[in-house]
Amino acid sequence: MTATFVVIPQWQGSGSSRAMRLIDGAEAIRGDLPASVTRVVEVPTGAGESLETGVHRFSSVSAIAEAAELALDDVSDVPVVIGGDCGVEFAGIRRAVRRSTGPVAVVWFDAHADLNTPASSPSGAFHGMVLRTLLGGGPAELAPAALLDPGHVVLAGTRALDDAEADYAEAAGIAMLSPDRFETPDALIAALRDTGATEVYLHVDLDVLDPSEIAGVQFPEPFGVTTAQLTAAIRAVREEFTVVGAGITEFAPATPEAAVDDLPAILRIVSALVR
Ligand SMILES: [Mn+2]
Repeated sequence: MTATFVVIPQWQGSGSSRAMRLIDGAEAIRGDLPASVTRVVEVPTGAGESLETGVHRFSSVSAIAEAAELALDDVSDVPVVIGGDCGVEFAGIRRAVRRSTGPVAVVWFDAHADLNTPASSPSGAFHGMVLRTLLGGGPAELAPAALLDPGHVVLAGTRALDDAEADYAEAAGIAMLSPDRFETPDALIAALRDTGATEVYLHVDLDVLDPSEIAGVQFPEPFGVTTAQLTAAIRAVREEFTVVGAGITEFAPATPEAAVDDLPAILRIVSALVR
């Protein structure tokens, strides 16, 4: 497929005390992408204010989502969003759901479910609420006009849920595949067939990978998938479904040297998405 990369170095949605490393991560990935098909969304330098939404730095997160939407409107092929924190997926998925004529399934490759509400979130960080916001439980100010259906979501490689997130996922009937279900892509393909969707958005938070595969993530969780399992799953999805968008998020290398160590795995994921 032909793709356009939209780099969004947002850090304001992260709950990490070193969130600004996400700027370095976005820049490191951008440096390896073809400039002719890469756009960069400018991110405010300030942290921003919560404006009583229950979302930390809400004003920045919201302004970046609007800027991202404008940048995505200029993309005529398939957008691949490069974070930044997971919150950057909000604009891309909201747009994919709104523009599609049929149901869009979302595969959420992430150690975390990102299903908190402003009331349930332990941190107030938007990156832990982004999927819930798309489903209609986020801050009212960001409520999408077209909601994502919980029956169209597959949590993939997810293994660290807060109690409130696990309760919601179960009540809403959201499909969840733990990392041990990725020996082959078969379980994921079956779960996607069950959604009835033919179009798919692929979200990748790099912390879906096992910590032995990548160092530069700020919320690592043990017992993740391998890079080979992730890329095989992505390629299998592309064989059967139409990918309408994708994102790679949460790269936050500690140093430029550490970034170099992680980039081969990240570029394998980029290749699986677009080549
Ligand atoms: Mn995560």
